[in-house]
Amino acid sequence: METSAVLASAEDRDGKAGTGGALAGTDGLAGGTVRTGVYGQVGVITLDDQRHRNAIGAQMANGVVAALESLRARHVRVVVLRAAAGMDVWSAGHDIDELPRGRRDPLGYNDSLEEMLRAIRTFPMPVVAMVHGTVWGGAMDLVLSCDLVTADETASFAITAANLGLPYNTTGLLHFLGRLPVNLVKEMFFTAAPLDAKKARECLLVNHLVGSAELEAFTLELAAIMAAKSPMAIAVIKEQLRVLTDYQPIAAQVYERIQGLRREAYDSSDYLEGLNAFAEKRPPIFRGT
Ligand code: KGA
Repeated sequence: METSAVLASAEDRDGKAGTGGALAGTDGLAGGTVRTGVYGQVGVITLDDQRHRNAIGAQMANGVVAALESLRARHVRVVVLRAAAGMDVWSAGHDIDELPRGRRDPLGYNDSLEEMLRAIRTFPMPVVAMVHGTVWGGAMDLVLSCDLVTADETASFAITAANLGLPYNTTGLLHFLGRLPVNLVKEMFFTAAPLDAKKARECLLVNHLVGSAELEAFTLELAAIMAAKSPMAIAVIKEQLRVLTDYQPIAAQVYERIQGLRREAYDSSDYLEGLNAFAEKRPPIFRGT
């Protein structure tokens, strides 16, 4: 079978393939909590901050960007993004401790999470999110910014901006709208409730839902298939699709009006309440002011 053959040659080259934790990056450190590994023509980026449940602060986001660059320099053709083996939280989303406390856009263009998302979306080869465990907030944006998603039955996806009183950015909303129907996007944002793996597969957020024991091998095999195809054709098609799906012209005045509405939300007492409630490990009490 073509896939096995491709994977086998990849394994032979580096001799590092395995199951469970064995594949979780063995030969590179792109940032304190981000590890890289190369298996034939497939690069693997592993998020490994168990203590903070892979919350994405500047260090981790910059680590992912550096990992992409290092893998590109090593001529991989596909990248798999995963959490370290054994983690039941894939990522807890934006590091809430690093969010600005009002008076500044919490998801501005230069936010490190936003920079990481752009790096993945413009990376000239497929990036596959391999999801074992729960995905929260901005980490769901990260999954949606990958080109394909594989997952097992432990996966779930929640966008929790409304728990924090955080007005999500317009670019981020487009990422959701590009992949999911608008009524589902609304339900997810308005309830902050997780979408389980089965529903995520039904609405095609997940390309392939496979058993936990198979997830790693399946994902690497899928990656190996793509790695054997024309990298130039793939790079340009990925860029075309990005440009086409990002294309959403709005008038300057409309954009400024939306930014003004967002500013009211992130300058509000409710946004501070959301941040304080998380820090104090209690449910927030929102007053709409
Ligand atoms: N930011 C900062 N620290 C976090 C964090 C986050 N997003 N998530 C978890 N931590 C810290 C947490 O404070 C705790 O620190 C440690 O990680 C383990 O978490 O040990 P400490 O100092 O007390 P915890 O809660 O004890 O682990 P758990 O019981 O296994 O629960 C895991 C989850 C993921 C369910 C829980 O930690 C959680 O609900 N985290 C927040 C998830 C979330 O809502 N993230 C969205 C962040 O906002 C975001 O991305 C945006 C931009 N947004 O939604 O719009």
